[in-house]
Amino acid sequence: MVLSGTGGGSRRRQASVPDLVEAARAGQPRAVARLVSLVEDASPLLREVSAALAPYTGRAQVVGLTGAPGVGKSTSTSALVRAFRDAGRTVAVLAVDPSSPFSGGALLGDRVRMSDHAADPGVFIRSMAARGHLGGLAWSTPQAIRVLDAAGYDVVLVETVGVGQSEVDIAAQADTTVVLLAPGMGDGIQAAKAGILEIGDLYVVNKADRDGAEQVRRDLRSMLALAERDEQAWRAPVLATSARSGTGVDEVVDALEEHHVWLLDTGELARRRERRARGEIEAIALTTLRERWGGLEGRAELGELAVRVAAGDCDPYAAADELLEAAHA
Ligand SMILES: Nc1nc2c(ncn2[C@@H]2O[C@H](COP(=O)(O)OP(=O)(O)O)[C@@H](O)[C@H]2O)c(=O)[nH]1
Ligand SMILES: [Mg+2]
Repeated sequence: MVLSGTGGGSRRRQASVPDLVEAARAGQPRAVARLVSLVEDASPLLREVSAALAPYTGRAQVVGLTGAPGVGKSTSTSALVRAFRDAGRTVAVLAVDPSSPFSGGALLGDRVRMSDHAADPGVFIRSMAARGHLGGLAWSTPQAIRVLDAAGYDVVLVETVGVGQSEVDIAAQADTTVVLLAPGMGDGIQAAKAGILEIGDLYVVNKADRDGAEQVRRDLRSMLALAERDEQAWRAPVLATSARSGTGVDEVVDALEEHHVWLLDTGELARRRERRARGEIEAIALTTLRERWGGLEGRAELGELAVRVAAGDCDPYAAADELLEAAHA
């Protein structure tokens, strides 16, 4: 395992992209970490990296784990990693932290927990933050998932703070979305009202060792029962775990497997992946446009157009078209 949260790869000497990709695919964690750093840094090499990775993508089971801070996402992630490893599957974990402009420090506690897996070459763990580049995490998270997928990990687990965290819409990026809740968080069912009822494929009430877990479970079940769904639709189970002791984690793994089979059987997996690809293309195209047309406000044409629009000689739509044409030229 490699804990490489701080990136900074761009300052190191650059190995060639084909070498890096080959090394990553051979299971060398340093190479995987370098590739994720390239994503994090929005390196100009990404175009080439992405092309080299493409033939190897689409194999990993991508699982998103989301929930309010403190519900036990990292503890659950660690427990899930153990369960997957016991089942002989390799796992990559991407801990996405939208709250921090730099990765590393904020996830120190997670690192300690994850050190359980430090000696295991079948586990790769990486934290990632937005570096403030255009597009942010919405752009970089799916690209990092691509790297881990192409590197050959059987399961890619993405931990991210939700919900209402619009920047990282994990439900749009994972095959299966697990929503975690916990009793005594005060916001368990509030969060449900904020939209989690639409995004969960699996609901897990963690900290089942605490009072109130069963109540959260009942409330959630009755809310889910009210939501309309057709006969063929997946019925999201509401499970209970105590991630710290590992109780219930095997049931989560079983449910993940069941959902994966359902995704395959119904064709929903392909649909979700196409939706994901759509989002990626859009994010990259928009980022490219912003970069290309960035600094529109500084263009000489804008001043001239503004004079004309203010004077009523030109309407603002026509002016915007002219500005874009000028910027594009
Ligand atoms: N009682 C209890 N505490 C837990 C359980 N799982 C996690 N915790 C604790 O809840 C706190 C937050 O856990 P963490 O995994 O960091 O939550 P995250 O912010 O969602 O990643 C930590 O102190 C954990 O030890 C559990 O099953 N039972
Ligand atoms: Mg965490």
